Amino acid sequence: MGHVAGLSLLYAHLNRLIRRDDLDVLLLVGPGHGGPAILANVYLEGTYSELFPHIGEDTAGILRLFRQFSTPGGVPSHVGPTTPGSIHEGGELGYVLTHAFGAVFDNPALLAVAVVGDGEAETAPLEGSWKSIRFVNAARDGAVLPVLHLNGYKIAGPTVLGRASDDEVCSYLAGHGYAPHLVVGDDPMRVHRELAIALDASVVKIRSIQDAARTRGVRGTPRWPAIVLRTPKGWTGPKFVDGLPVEGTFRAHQVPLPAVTSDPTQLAALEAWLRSYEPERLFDAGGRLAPQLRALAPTGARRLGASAHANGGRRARLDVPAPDRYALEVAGPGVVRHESTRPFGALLRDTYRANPTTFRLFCPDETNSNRLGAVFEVENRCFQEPTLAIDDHVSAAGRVMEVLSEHCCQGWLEGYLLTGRHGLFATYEAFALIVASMATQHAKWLEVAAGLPWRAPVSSLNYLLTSTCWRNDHNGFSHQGPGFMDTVTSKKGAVVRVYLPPDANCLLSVAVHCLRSENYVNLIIIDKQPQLQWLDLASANAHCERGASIWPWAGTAPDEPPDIVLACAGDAPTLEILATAAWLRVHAPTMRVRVVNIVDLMKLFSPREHPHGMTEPAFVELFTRDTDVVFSFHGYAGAVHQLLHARTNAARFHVRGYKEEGSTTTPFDMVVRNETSRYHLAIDAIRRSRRPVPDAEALIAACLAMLARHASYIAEHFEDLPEIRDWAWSPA
Ligand SMILES: Cc1ncc(C[n+]2csc(CCOP(=O)(O)OP(=O)(O)O)c2C)c(N)n1
Ligand SMILES: [Mg+2]
Repeated sequence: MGHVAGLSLLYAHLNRLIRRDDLDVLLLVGPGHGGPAILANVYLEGTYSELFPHIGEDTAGILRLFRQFSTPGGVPSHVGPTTPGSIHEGGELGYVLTHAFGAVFDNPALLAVAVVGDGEAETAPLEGSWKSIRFVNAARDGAVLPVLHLNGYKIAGPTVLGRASDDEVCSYLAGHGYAPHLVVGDDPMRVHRELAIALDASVVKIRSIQDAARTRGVRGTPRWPAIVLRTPKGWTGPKFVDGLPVEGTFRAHQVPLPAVTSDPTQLAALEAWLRSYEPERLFDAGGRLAPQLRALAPTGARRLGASAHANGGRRARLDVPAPDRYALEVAGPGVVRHESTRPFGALLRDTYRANPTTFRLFCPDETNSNRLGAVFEVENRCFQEPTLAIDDHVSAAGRVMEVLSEHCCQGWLEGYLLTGRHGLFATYEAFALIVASMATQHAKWLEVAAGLPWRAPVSSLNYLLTSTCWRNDHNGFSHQGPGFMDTVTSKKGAVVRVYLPPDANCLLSVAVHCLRSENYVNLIIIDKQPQLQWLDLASANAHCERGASIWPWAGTAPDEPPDIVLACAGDAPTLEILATAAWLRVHAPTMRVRVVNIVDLMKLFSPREHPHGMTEPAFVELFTRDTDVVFSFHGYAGAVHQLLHARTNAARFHVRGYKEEGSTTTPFDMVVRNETSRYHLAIDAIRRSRRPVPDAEALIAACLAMLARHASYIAEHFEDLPEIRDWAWSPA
């Protein structure tokens, strides 16, 4: 446990500062595998026993604390949701700074101390997140104090910054905008004194930056302090084990004496090491910490383990405007075209207005491109560097968080949410995959936290994925990838939801629901390009409430059992399915067609697997018991099969979705290449119809002829056929 001594020393010093200056401190531990240090300190300050009364402050309690550590049925070895005072798990390295910065935005009194491991500092997300300092406004945000812990090693090898000279490390941090304080050494008492000096100076510096900004209106980019703590890995632990050096080497990474249960020499070494702390001086005979040591810790909510910021913050409900004001007029289905994300942008603008210090939009520089630009009527892009007259809505006071790092967007939002605020991450669909792993970690956090009665709820992490695989006409193949949905759907039903609104009013309905929700990861996917609108707000609300429903106006012979069910989930699939239904109505008028639209993808799960899952009778009501279903899907077909596998006659579902056929091409050519076009779907429907379709072969030939016409037309004109481009729904 090579990092434990450094973490404990820091904890003790923070306690001193909190007590002296009544500071409001949140501690984030990047090397989360330093769990023992944090658990021990949270126990010693008394927080742990308050939350877990069976781990009392006595000998029996200490024994339970030890025995539950990293054992089956006990607590994990990492800092995490089970650790009081933490918003950061640190198991997957790289995100500690993003979380710390997210925590301090709009949190003026907070000081977030973020320990960065030197191994962690090699990760790409961490490397990118030093820049977060350029987004902190000293007047209205709190402060982050990074403590770069250079213990020289990661698991088995040396670290880049660990081997870099002091000068190089300081220049590196200075280049990022920090004023580093070096604390270097292996003599505990010396480091103890120097760390005290560095921390004191850092707090003074932070105060003076904040005072200047808050009382004198000083602007600009201050040099925020950072601490570089260079101490040996395994510091103060066993120096040699089995003749090999441990302290100061990579061998100190995990358990320094791994064979205590079988090797009496190691057991003796462990005993000697632990006795060197003189426990009889530290604890009384009943196992209670000596009062003079206990008095070193702060009391009540000032204890690091009891920080309200780390437990849902002081969360106030998000005031989300009612969607009615932003609704699109939709006189009839499939006639009006509109950019569906635009009305939602207006709703976000008013969400900013109604929640001026507790809501932020995070986005890698695409707010305008995603048609959410209405937010700039009330907010600016946040940026602390100098701005130019030609800049567009950029200001130090801005709250629209645009940074071209999906990792920073995600991490900042997580930190912001876990400390009790609200937000949305809008990003390109394909590039959401960059943070798939972070989303996974956050979902795990929520899942574990939900099982801890003392953990307060937090607002959901909401994603809006625009610029989808189906409409990246000029960006091409690199921008076409719906895989983030698969990442999300594979997580536990208790925490994840996926919504595929087919139009603007459904987006409003779904998004308002998501923004008001707690403890979920909500994924909303809809494209930003002009698209046909299907439902007025009242119908959209009713449809989204159900999550999936029959669109009776789109089908034929509603009172008869259908010959085929046409199902769709997603905006482009909805368009193609409705065009298929319209084509069949004209060309195969005897066919009885039912159209089902799915907004809430989780409805397809069995209720055993997801709380939104449809009951079997409800499922049969939509899809019948045995009629074939031609399913047009936004993402990879496998995702739907995975959801449906336990349903009645699952094999009758024929799913068509994105199958990695992409290019710089027209919107219709995208669906043609992936064989999800109206003509492909019509051929499927005709072939799978319950009752045979008259002239089936001629109809199929007509579909194939249309596909051939399409291919030659776009090669000649670089755009889709007029009857495709201008296609609109016409009532029967
Ligand atoms: C993203 C990621 N990759 C790999 C690992 C495996 N891992 C766990 S600890 C560790 C070394 C960490 O070194 P450092 O950040 O210097 O922490 P220290 O233990 O030295 O304080 C690694 C590579 C991980 N946890 N996360
Ligand atoms: Mg290290």
